[in-house]
Amino acid sequence: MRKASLIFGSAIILATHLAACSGEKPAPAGQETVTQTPPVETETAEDTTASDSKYLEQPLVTEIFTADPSVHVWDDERIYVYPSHDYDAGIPEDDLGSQYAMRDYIVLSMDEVGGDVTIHDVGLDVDDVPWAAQQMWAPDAAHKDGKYYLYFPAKDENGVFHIGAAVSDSPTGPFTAEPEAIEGSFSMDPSVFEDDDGEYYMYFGGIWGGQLQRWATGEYNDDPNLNTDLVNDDPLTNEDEADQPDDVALMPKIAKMADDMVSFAEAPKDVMILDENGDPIKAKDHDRRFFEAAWVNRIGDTYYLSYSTGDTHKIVYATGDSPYGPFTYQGVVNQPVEGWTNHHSIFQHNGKWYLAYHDVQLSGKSHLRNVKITELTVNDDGTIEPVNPMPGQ
Ligand code: FUB
Repeated sequence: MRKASLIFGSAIILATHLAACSGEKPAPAGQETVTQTPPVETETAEDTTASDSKYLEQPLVTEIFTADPSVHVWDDERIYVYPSHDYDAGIPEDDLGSQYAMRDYIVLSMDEVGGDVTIHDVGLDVDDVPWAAQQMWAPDAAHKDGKYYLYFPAKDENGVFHIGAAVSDSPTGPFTAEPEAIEGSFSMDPSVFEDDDGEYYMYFGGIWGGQLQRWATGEYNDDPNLNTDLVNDDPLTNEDEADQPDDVALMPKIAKMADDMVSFAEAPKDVMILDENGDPIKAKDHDRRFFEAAWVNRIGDTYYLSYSTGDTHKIVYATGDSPYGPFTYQGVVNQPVEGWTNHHSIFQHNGKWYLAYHDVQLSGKSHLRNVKITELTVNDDGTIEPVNPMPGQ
């Protein structure tokens, strides 16, 4: 893996990136410069050498903060990373993730894992999305018939998350946003999976700050005192949870994409995640219940749904025979990273499987993250070897 240098980073960057990191509004897109860039933090390279060794991998880039990497390899065989662009808006941390106040998207690309990474121009800014007001969270992308589609969650002016689509002729943008959010979309963390038959499916949803619990009845519940989970676990200990109702967990959602790729062809449905007995995972099973970051791969005839367990900080996976599920829980893909959130994608390049993920190595702050990539082992029996992102700890 390419070792990140905090001092000598020399990727092609934009003047806008530094403004974005410092909290200023980025300058208009289109002003590319090749420059020696100062690091995002003031730490020296020497300071980090010892501490770097505890991490399995090093950040892909150090010039901007990046998170929630959705990785795709399009027809040109280049690797494209669609990440969140973290930004310090000075908002205090809370359980609803208010500190994740991102406002734009910037694509990264590279020829191969470990190769030079290009940081592209701003692909989409919240100001260019008519329906969106704030919090541009984890995005994904799809490619169909020569067009590239960026899918992204954002809160509208009422503070309600929906999912938008934006279109470009280029994999790196700029993307032109649709005037309205996707009809019938809600919550966040969209990911779009293309099946072998050419159908596309969007998976989405996330609890707590992701608002999925507010849609449990099908209508948005704006009660300020609503639990963040189905059981009110937040202030409770594990012992307290034993007395909580045995509710089935909230599940991620799926909707087939229409031919136009900017609308749903059907109403979203639950994607059931089952335990080893075939029973739905329970809300209080925090080691296995769905929290956010649904991602689907197909290996042979098996569909792999991987997702974050949120407050237990793991990426886990479940397998099934259909993109709609049900999926049966199998095990861990990524152990907890440094930082609160764990969000990933899984992709194949040149015959190898990779896990893209993030941690907070550069900043030490949960809302200022950096993307990494590591090789992933898929065993002959189809199981995934869990990754330990902090082997030196
Ligand atoms: O980046 C903001 C949010 O944090 C994402 O949407 C979640 O998946 C978590 O990583």
